[in-house]
Amino acid sequence: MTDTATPAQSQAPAKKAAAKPNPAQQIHKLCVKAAKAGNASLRTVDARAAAEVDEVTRWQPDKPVAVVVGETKRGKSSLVNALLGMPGLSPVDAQVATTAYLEFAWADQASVRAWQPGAADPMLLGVGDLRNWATRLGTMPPGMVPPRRMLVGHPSALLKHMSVVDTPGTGGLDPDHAQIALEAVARATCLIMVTDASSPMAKTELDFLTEASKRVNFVVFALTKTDTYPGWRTVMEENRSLIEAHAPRFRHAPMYPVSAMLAEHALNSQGPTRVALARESGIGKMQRALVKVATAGKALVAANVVRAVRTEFQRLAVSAAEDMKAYDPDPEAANRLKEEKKQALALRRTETKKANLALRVETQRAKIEVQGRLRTHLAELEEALLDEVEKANKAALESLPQRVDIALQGIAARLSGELHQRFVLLAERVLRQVFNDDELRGATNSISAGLRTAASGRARRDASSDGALLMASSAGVAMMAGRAVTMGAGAIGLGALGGIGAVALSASGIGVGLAAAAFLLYRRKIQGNRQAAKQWIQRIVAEARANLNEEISFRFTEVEFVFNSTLDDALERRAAEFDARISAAENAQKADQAARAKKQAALKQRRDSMASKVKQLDEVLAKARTLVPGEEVVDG
Ligand SMILES: Nc1nc2c(ncn2[C@@H]2O[C@H](COP(=O)(O)OP(=O)(O)O)[C@@H](O)[C@H]2O)c(=O)[nH]1
Ligand SMILES: [Mg+2]
Repeated sequence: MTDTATPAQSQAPAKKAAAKPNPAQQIHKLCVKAAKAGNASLRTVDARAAAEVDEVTRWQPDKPVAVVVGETKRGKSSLVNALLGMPGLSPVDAQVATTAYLEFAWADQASVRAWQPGAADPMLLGVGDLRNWATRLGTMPPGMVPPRRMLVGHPSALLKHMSVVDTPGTGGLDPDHAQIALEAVARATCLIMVTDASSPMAKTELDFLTEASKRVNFVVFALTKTDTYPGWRTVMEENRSLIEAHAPRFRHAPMYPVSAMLAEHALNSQGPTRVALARESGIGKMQRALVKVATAGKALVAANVVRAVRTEFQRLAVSAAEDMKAYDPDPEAANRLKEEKKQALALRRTETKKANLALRVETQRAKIEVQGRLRTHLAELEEALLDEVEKANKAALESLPQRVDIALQGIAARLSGELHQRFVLLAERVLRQVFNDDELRGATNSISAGLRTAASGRARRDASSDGALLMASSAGVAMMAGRAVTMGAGAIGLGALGGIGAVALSASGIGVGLAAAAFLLYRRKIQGNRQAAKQWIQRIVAEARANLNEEISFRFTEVEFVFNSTLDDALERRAAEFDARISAAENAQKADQAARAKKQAALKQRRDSMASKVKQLDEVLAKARTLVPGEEVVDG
């Protein structure tokens, strides 16, 4: 492996990765194999459990996601283009604010899909439309609102290993943008933090990193524009000490000095010049590092499935051991079991009742609090916007809708974050009363499934038809929706809380944005009239309040319902297990000694075989754990 590869050799990363397998790649293979074999064997003993594991597998993203973050003009988009070997693909140096996340994913032909707020299906666009749609509202076709998320398919080699997300930015990591970026980060396998060589990291950048460090496993730093700043080495040293002081979790994270400009020059040169420029650009080195991270990310995803299978086998082993007792040569066994059942179920019932009650109280309280936070956010926003209108010049007044749209997105991201925290807390407090660790992991699978069904089955108002100014929606707008959704929680899923985190994520994504009608109304009616602009803002904010309040209510109702039925199911399942055991004990009493012994031997064999599966899978998981540096420091 050398550093001389040109970024233009688009097959380079793939070939290199294949030539020298790294540990993550081996662990990934191991996990995939173990999960597959494990679940196949699980299916022969418990089809229902195997189906739940299938569900977990289905919801894992197929590729790791790298999210590129950093303040505006630092060279994020240029870096993405250089990494993909496609100068000009992600619009560089856009003068106008963008609200779109550009997600680059592998496709054998270049294509662009755009998701508008509220629309479930994407619009198909050409690569040439990217600049218009992602950067400048004015040149979009009439009646269209800025898309939140655009998926760019491209046959770049790096994309075979990971998807890359270029994030928008105006005026630095201001609170709204930082919030939106953080939401994306929560769902990223890996963060590419971009700063440039002009100066050491700024406070806003460090603050962002501190916050991000709570949510993400891997961070890779890129120091851009090394071609222009000869002092970049000093800046890099300085950054190192800043990271050490402010985000020590990333002290060992790799830092790549790069120049997208030199990479582009390399593409346009030949022979030794090309090789020298490519090496100088540092892009090839970074590409290879990302491929490694991607492989590790894939391994972690696969390890989550192994964990799910392991949980099921553990449950089956315990249950077989319990069943064996029923075949003890003890005439009193059945009666004792009956007594045990009575007590256990009575306890369960009390616990469940308490949990149900707690759920009621906690959801109400959390709902009121979240709605209160929403009121505050919106009141602050309204005040700030009205103030802005007062002071705005003509140009600022003209771009007001975009500003409002981004602010709304920021609020939605903030709300999603708050809901997520609430749901994690709720699950912790309520479900912990009734479930132990293993049961909880099992229960989270069915809870996630329930929440997804509830969310997708919900009839939504058609905002475009009734002239509403806003569009609110869940998954359609949540920017990293779909395949990336479970990644953040999933990647940390080796810890006990992964399940709950994933559940909360699937219930918490809220999106809101201006509808086409709002833009139209603004363009037709406002025309520099401050008073009219203020009224427009008040209408938007009022509608946002109504809309989001309703959405929050719905989410809490949904969560309460699903939690409740999970608690009830658990009680029923427990009762059924006892009944089976009691009737086995009664049968055992009737059967003769020999038959009893035979039955017991069979059960012992079953228990041992389940336990040995658990042991095998534990070995795989132990290997997977070595891939997460400093996992123990992940908080939250
Ligand atoms: N000299 C030099 N300029 C760069 C480099 N990368 C980006 N730029 C310039 O920096 C400006 C901002 O780049 P852009 O990629 O749009 O930054 P973003 O806002 O972070 O996405 C543009 O004018 C780029 O041409 C680089 O490696 N070297
Ligand atoms: Mg950019």
